[in-house]
Amino acid sequence: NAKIKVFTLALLNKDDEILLGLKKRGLGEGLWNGFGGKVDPGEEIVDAAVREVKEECGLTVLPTDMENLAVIHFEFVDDPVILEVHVFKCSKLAGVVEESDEMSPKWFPRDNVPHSQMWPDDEVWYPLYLSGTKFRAYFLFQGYKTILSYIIRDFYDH
Ligand code: 6U4
Ligand code: NA
Ligand code: NA
Repeated sequence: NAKIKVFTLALLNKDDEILLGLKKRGLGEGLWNGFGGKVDPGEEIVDAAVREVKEECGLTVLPTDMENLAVIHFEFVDDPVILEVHVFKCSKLAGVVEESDEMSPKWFPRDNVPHSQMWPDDEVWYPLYLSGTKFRAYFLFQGYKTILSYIIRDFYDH
């Protein structure tokens, strides 16, 4: 009886840096993460990704510049809701970075992000992002801090 909720997550690059936001409220509060959120009913996933980037950090990106990096499913023990997170990479950024109600943005060196203050799965798949390897993954969590198991496979396998 699992219900799937679809989310986006955008990893924004400039030279050797990545823009992360410190989440100020809601899911992932207190953690550094890329920008994203729920896909609205009827909305294209990539359009949701573009919209959330604008809302959360002020930058303008184009759907055609959003590269599909991954689809990750998150399941939580004793919770029937499965999160399906579509991860995009984008290196063509326009506009000015601005803090939002939800996120406090900051540039980090791509190879030196604050993993101890990020979702624990990020440390597992971040090397794939750094090497540009597209993937699909599944993580089983107990609460929000403990990964019980995970699977990573090729993006093109079904
Ligand atoms: P509201 O406040 O309803 O407008 P919205 O911005 O639509 O929220 P939000 O912020 O709750 O949605 O979305 C959660 C964000 O956190 C998405 O970008 C996906 C991301 N996310 C969720 N679980 C994650 C995880 N385990 N690892 C990760 N990102 C995760 O790296
Ligand atoms: Na969000
Ligand atoms: Na939203």
